[in-house]
Amino acid sequence: AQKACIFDLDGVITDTAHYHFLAWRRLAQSLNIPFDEEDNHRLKGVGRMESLAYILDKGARTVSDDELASLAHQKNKDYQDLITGISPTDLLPGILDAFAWLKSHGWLVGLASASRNAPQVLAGLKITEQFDYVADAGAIPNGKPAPDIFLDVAKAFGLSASQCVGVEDAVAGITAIKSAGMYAAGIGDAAVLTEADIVLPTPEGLPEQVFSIF
Ligand code: B16
Ligand code: MG
Repeated sequence: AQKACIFDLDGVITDTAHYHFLAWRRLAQSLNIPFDEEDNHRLKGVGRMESLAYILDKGARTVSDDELASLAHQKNKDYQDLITGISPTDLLPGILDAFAWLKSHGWLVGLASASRNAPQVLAGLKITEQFDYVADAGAIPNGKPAPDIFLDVAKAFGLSASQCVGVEDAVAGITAIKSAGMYAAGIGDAAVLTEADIVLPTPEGLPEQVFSIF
């Protein structure tokens, strides 16, 4: 039967998390709200408006809807400036080998990133053409940990969840894959990604340890 691999972007294919961190910290500092790496870790895989809500909540701040929109816009402008220099050298180890294996074995390849900037990041990495389908984060009603974005990709492929492997680095992302009923490969620490079916420290080994046994 046809199979598909559905990738998360940030933390799996490349490390944009650091750029998100710099942009969020700058915004938080402008509001006099402390923001550190630990906060950033909690925002992995969490959408833009939800992340902003977390920061405002941390500072016990409430703002008008207009100000909310302008703060989100400011963060995104800073983030987009930071990612203009992204190039293929920013790919995480093993990712190109994973794409090559999937192509040669006839799998479909999808992207399930919460980032509305995903198309720009893929273009900078020069991997746009590796994907048969890229979910539009802005068109998905419920963000991770809801399964919606992974189910959207499976639907676009006309596949059932049991034919799909999801690859994620975030706890919220692994929960999304498991709620979708898919096999979940975690990238990171097994002690953190406890819901995953298998955890690898980096994408290296995906073909041998995940794809070929699925
Ligand atoms: P944007 P992923 C997520 O990407 C990031 O992990 C998260 O930190 C970010 O807030 C979110 O995308 C939204 O990004 O502001 O660019 O729309 O891990 O789902 O690929
Ligand atoms: Mg991620």
